Amino acid sequence: MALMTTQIIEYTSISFYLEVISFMKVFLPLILISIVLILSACSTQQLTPITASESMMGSGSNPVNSENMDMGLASSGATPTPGSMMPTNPEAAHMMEPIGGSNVQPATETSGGQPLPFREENGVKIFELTTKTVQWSILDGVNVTAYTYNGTVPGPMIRVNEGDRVRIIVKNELDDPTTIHWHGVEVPNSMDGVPDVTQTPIQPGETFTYEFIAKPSGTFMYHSHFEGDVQVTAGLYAPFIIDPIEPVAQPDVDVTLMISEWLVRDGRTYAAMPMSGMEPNFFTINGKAFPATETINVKKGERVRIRLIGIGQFIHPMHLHGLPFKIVATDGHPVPEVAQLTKDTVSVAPGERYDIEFVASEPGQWMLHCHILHHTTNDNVEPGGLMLVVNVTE
Ligand SMILES: [Cu+2]
Repeated sequence: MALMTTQIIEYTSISFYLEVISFMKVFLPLILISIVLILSACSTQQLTPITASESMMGSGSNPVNSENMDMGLASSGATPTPGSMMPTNPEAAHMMEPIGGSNVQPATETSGGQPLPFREENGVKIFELTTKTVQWSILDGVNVTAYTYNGTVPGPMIRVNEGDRVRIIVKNELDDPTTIHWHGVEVPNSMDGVPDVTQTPIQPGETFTYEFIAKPSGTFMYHSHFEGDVQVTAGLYAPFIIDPIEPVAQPDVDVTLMISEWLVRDGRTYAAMPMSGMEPNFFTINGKAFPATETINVKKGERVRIRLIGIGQFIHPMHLHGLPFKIVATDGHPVPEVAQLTKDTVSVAPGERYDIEFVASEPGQWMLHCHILHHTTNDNVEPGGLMLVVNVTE
């Protein structure tokens, strides 16, 4: 009896150990893999915030903070979205510094986009532009520090006829290099203004001369192509209008509106970007926020052309009250009459131009405004931003 009991105990013990060993064979590799994964995840989380905050924040005065900058891109190996922050790239900090310079002057002009006078020599129309940093009023009591052509936002309008030979002499008085791109104009490649691709950048204090035949006719613009994320957003843009040689019916009123955005915080100006912490809090039409925007005065029955130009970094669905319009040209090129849509809202994306036309059939004060309604605020206070009045009188 005693012998039998001992045998049963021994048998039970052996069976138990065999079961434990077979269990370990199946689950031990899984347990080891889990431990390795947990350890590697912990080491990634420790590295990222330190890299982001220390390499990018500098004095801590930038409008972004360490929470919204931690995208974990550097350690994850993920491809960043264009325009997003690159925590390991020291040049990114420069792009987010306040707009400034060693020679910031008060603006001497009050409205931008005005026709630029020229002189004519041997059949060439010669224009002169100087890039400079000025204090520019976008609204009563709100000044921005702006990079400008000739001291205004937008810069002065260059308006010529199709086929004109134009020469534009550009003097750079910024602290940074710059170039000019003639957006939509069919220039020779060497005049296209792309730094280190078609030309060497114009260094501070240097002068560069652009020359080309103005073609085709239409609504175009010129703007910086050097660090455009900053320089264009900070004001280096202006209209370039080429009138057709063939006579076409001219509107009674012809207005050009350039739409852009600003970030003003603690009295300092930053280039507004579509990026967390850098988003705009002011929105301007021709360098002014409502109610400082211009009023378009029209007599009843007149035909009005408005050339809408998107030069900021955001899309703006521009809506006109009371007076439906036709889109007669896109990006400078005429739309055939049969294809002209009748609209009351048109979305203007960065770089786009829409020429819209309407007959001022009804007297009144008709609003033209962006229908992203946050864009009709000044620093979050309504009304403001992208609004103006089309004032139709008898
Ligand atoms: Cu908008």
